[in-house]
Amino acid sequence: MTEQYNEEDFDLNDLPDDELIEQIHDDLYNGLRDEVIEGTEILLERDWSAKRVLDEALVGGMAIVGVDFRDGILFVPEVLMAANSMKGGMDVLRPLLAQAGSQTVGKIVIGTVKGDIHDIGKNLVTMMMEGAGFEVIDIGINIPVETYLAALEEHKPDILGMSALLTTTMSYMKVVIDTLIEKGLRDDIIIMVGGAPLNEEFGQAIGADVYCRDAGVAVDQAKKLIAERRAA
Ligand code: B1M
Repeated sequence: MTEQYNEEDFDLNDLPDDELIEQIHDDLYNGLRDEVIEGTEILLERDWSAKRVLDEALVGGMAIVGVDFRDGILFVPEVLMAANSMKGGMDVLRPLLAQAGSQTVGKIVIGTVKGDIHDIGKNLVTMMMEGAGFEVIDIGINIPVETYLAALEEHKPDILGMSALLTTTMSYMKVVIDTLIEKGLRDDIIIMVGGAPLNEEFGQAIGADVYCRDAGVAVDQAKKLIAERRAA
């Protein structure tokens, strides 16, 4: 990406729209939260709709981050900083998007399973999904089946996402899925699982729809599965 500039080098207000968008992409990539917020506010002042700012400036920028993360060019700390910058821009847009009733790509409830307090990976997935335009309800860590069920009932998401980092807690995902089957709720929802000790075979064995090895894959799979379900 392009080099970073010192604050005194230029004023974001002086940039024409196309260069400002490019600059916001760079600032996201470089994790410059204040600059991303400022760029977002400038575009809104120029009468851009919140949706257009979201799509072109923020989601567009995070897409670049996602590709470089997938390709091993960026690593977790950089992606967390980019995601945090994205969140800064999102905080500015969120009330405007809610007012405009803008359609999200889809809705996901996500949490780390009971007995497990690791949340860095889950948070990364949350941020990347938000960056891709999903509405994400993060219900936290150490989540028992009752809390997952209550969240599904309350939020009616397209996807249930579960994360686990311990070999001793990953099997709890099956408890949640089996409970959904027992209650006749399994087919209403896409189930996505992830976490370092999991793999494809494990995902299949417990009856999840998809196992995702990282946050970038989670975004791609979520889009694909929702599109398939809507088409059906
Ligand atoms: Co813990 N820990 N830890 N730990 N910890 C591991 C997991 C461990 C492998 C370390 C080791 O021994 N080598 C080991 C597990 C061994 C095992 O199960 N066989 C371990 C252990 C044993 C423990 C404790 C039991 C230690 C103790 O107290 N004796 C304890 C457990 C507490 C508990 O949960 N009940 C414990 C505690 C902790 C800390 C609190 C100190 C801290 C967690 C801080 C936090 O999360 N807020 C911690 C950390 C940081 C780690 C390591 C070092 C790093 C984990 C991490 O954040 N990775 C870890 C060792 C390791 O993995 N190298 C370790 C970065 C993160 C971005 O990756 O979470 O895999 P990850 O997420 C990826 C993908 O997996 C995927 O996308 C993410 C981004 O690409 N993904 C999903 C994850 N969830 C997804 C969900 C999806 C889709 C994709 O859809 C829903």
